[in-house]
Amino acid sequence: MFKTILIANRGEIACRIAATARKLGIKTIAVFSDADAQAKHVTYCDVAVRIGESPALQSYLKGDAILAVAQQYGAQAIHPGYGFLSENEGFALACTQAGLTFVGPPAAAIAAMGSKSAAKTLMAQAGVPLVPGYHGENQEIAFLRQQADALGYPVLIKASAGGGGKGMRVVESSQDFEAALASCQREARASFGDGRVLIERYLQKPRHIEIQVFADTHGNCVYVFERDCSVQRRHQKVIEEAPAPNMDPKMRRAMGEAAVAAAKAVAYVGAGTVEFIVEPDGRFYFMEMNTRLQVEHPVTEMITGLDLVEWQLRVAAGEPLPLSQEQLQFSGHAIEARIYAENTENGFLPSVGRLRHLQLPEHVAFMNGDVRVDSGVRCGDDISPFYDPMIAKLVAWGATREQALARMQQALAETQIVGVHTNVNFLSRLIADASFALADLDTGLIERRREKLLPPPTPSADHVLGCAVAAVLFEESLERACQTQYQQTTVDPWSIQDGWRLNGTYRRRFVWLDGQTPRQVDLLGRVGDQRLEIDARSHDFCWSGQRLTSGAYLLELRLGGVRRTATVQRQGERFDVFVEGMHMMLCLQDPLKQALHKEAGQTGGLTAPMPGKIIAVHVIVGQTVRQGDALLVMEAMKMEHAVIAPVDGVVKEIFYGVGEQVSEGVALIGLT
Ligand code: MV4
Repeated sequence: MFKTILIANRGEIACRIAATARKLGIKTIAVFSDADAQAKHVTYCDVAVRIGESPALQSYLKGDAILAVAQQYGAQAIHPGYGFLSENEGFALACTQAGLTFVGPPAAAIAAMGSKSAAKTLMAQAGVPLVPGYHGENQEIAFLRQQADALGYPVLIKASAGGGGKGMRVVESSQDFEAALASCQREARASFGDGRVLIERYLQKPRHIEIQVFADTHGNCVYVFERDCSVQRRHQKVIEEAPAPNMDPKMRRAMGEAAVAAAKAVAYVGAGTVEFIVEPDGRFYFMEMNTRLQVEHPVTEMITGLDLVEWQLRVAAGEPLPLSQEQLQFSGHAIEARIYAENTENGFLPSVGRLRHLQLPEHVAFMNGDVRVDSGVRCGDDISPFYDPMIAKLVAWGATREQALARMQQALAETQIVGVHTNVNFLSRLIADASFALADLDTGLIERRREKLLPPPTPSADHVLGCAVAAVLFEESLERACQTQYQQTTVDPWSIQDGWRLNGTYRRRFVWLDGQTPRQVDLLGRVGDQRLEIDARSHDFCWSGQRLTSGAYLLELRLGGVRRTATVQRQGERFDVFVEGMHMMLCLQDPLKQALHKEAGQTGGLTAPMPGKIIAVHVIVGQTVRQGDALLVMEAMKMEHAVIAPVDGVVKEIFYGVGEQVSEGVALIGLT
């Protein structure tokens, strides 16, 4: 086995690999960029070496620099994790040529699977089922149309060089074929510099089921069961689970054997994933093979009890697979939810910022073992614009799918993140969604359930407002305690601020901005006998608090006879309230500040939500726009984001043009 490995990655997967290395007594070398100088993976490894500036191209993608570090610090192997250099055949080859072991498949296997249409030809030869269609070299319009007519509509035209959903067109009838073909070829040429397409029968309600395979250098190859990753949003996986719901042993075996045939056809070694697209009747077809360990590998680990990174290292070191196909078993059900820093209310835009408060369910002792948390960040870290904005993966195991779901729900309820927008509320709704609970899974689930999963904001419940009021009162009590400690030996009756009034009821008004709506909350009475009045509803109110190390307040609240525990994190006017498993935000309105703001006059400046490149401008100076109109499109982190008019107005100025790089927060368009 290796003595030292270099981990050519960052974040949770770098930490994950380091954990297995430590278990096996292997020393680890981390590499890091400027943005990651203080990152968790850096402190997790034995040695950490800076490789460059924050952008991935200048750090985690610098294969030569990483190889040099590996040689200088005596690593025998390099684990690439996922993303970055993990599927780069040139890097795999360079490692081997430098006398280092690349923990992954041979460069030739990466290359064979990297070309999507060539891979399909190989798979057809190996007897792996493909979606009925044509993926040959003949690109004549009449010929392709004849192929489509023969398949029967709807058909799907895909860019041969494409992947990840780019360059696809659904065609409903023969009349529409030519126009769709022309448009698909144009996009394929523009995006991939290759206009070739393939034609397939279009599957209407597909599931994405993938098979984990493992091969060693002794000719053994096994399938380690399946994962269902159907719950996706714009080709980004959101929830993954194992085993796939409603998979019977016969189908599992058929898919497993097809996946092994796929791996053998390219002389595969190590961990790989064969993706299939599955029809409601159970027919399955090869889509592509990922020649790396996947983000969602923990669900396989949770149902099998295996450590897949350990298997990778053993195979890379030349050992045979630890178990044969007959010895492999699984039990129960595991579900993974990916927590992202993104704004679900604004087109799922990635959200950057500092994690001012971070509580992940790993701190909840009674759940240990059944809930796993993989995360590469700690409280105080930044979610930067440079890398994938994933904050953590929650993985819940249960004896049944229902139990795994219930535990996931609990784990999400115990997750508290302040500082960036997150998808935690969205995930909670998704896990609780009726069609998800019934395992009515296909790739259209999120879109179909959109209304339920992304409801318009509703007014906060009274107890949420109560939590925020309690946070203010608790904070004031802390300040008083502080003052008393420092200055007072005798009690000055004029400084007591407990709300006592001679012959009168104390009334104090709070105004909270709840989304767009100001909410009045009146506090009546005095300590020990208080009431809250909200929109003519009156509740008795009682609270106690304690301060957490993160600076957040842990509050016990009783409102109208119902007792609840809440966490509130305050920064300035902003109060983040976590109660009953949901995260809400309220802003304390300061009447004085409000007036000042109005006077200063709000100009309609539109700023870049994140650093990125302008790829389209839809308006011209002088144009009248309506609230909600898309004004321009930015590209950041491989995704496109429309910048939307927040109000009706006229475009006064456009500060950037197509192709320009902009930093976060800069003004893009002036509206009046
Ligand atoms: C399909 C399909 C339906 N019919 N092929 C999308 C990404 C690319 N790798 C393959 N994709 C699809 N191919 C046929 N013949 C539907 C999809 C598809 C999809 C596949 C897997 C997971 C999520 C998806 C989301 C939308 C579309």
